[in-house]
Amino acid sequence: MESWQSPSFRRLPRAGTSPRLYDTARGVVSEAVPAFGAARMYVCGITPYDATHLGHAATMITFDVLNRVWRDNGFDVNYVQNVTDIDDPLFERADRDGVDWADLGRRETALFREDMEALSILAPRSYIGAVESMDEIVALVERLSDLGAAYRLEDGSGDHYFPVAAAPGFGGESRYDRATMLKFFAERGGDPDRPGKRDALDALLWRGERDGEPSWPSPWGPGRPGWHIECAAIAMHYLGDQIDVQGGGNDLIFPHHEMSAAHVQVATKQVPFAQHYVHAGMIGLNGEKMSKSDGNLVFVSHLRREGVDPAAIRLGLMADHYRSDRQWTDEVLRVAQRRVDVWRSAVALPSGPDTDDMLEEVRECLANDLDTTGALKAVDEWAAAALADTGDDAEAPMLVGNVITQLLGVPL
Ligand code: 5CA
Ligand code: ZN
Repeated sequence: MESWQSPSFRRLPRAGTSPRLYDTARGVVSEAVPAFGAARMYVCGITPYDATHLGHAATMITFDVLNRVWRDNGFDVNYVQNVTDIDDPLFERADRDGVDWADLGRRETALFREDMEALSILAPRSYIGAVESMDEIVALVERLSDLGAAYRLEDGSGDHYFPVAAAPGFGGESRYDRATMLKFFAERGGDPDRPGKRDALDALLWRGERDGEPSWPSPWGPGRPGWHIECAAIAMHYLGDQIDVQGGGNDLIFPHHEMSAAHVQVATKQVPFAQHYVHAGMIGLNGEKMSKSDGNLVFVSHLRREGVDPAAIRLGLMADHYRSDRQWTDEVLRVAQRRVDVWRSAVALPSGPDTDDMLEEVRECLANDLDTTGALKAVDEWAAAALADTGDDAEAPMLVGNVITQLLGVPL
């Protein structure tokens, strides 16, 4: 699938500070430096049945900041993101609106690309849909089946499941107890009560063909893939058996990332699949998590159409730590817009204070599990001093402009 137009990235003077990141599986912040070569990052992308909302944007911005921190340290980054372009919500919305599901997916993915460009997100090297990955997905289900890690339900549906009992260390990614797993499994697309499964938590690998649903051929009959196998297959194919970061929102901790990691780990017999499982907090509105099913959404494209500055959207979403669940309010946007205005005025000055301390502080904050709050404060302090007419470093405003656009990715 076509990726989007990437903004260019330029490194800043001197070396960056190598990042430390929180890993959900270990529950600690630890060094996140690629073992060799490029950093390998897989981020779970959209299910394109509706427009990009601020929650999606916040998660994409989080991993964009990580991408920039790695690049600032001289690492190449092999960034892969998927598009879940076949799934129930897509078919349901297409039915409701009387449109073709594939057209709907294409339209919403095109809008997502525009939003990503407006928010200055570095494009993934591989932007990959489920439909175009059918060969890899089928091959991975076959591989699991050969290893005894797939079974067919005996109800004539043609559905195949992944037995969680086949996955040593299952639960190691989320570290949830069984009751919590069952709760989230039921809430997030799983089917704990389906008769005939060996374990309530076993996850769908392949759904046999149904009337009125698209299907693709496979050695065990026509159908379509389950959700977790999609990300497992795409990540393995484009990045390899082990990766540096598997990322997404914290709504994916269980079952999605637990299951996709389990699929890969059973297939490769290597643990862990990802060095760091990184999860962004949920953006909410009016006290609730922003979600398509609840309908309390603010779309990036709507804000843009109303003339809201993309720089303010991005800064508003970076104001608090990425791991915290947080609310989007008019006040968040107002504060962010004020900050953008101040920063623009400051970097337009003919001179300002020396930038050494500010650059070091921004780098140190970002390296510390992407502490954007601290990084923004360091820029605020420099801008306040520059506007108070202190400092005669003629290079400083331009360098700070680069810190803002290159390291923080804010489109000034
Ligand atoms: N296609 C799957 C992942 S394979 C999916 O979850 N799609 S999504 O459209 O629902 O979400 C896309 C990305 O945005 C995921 O990483 C998801 O975790 C994240 N996300 C969804 N809602 C929010 C929210 N309210 N706040 C922050 N991130 C969110
Ligand atoms: Zn995914």
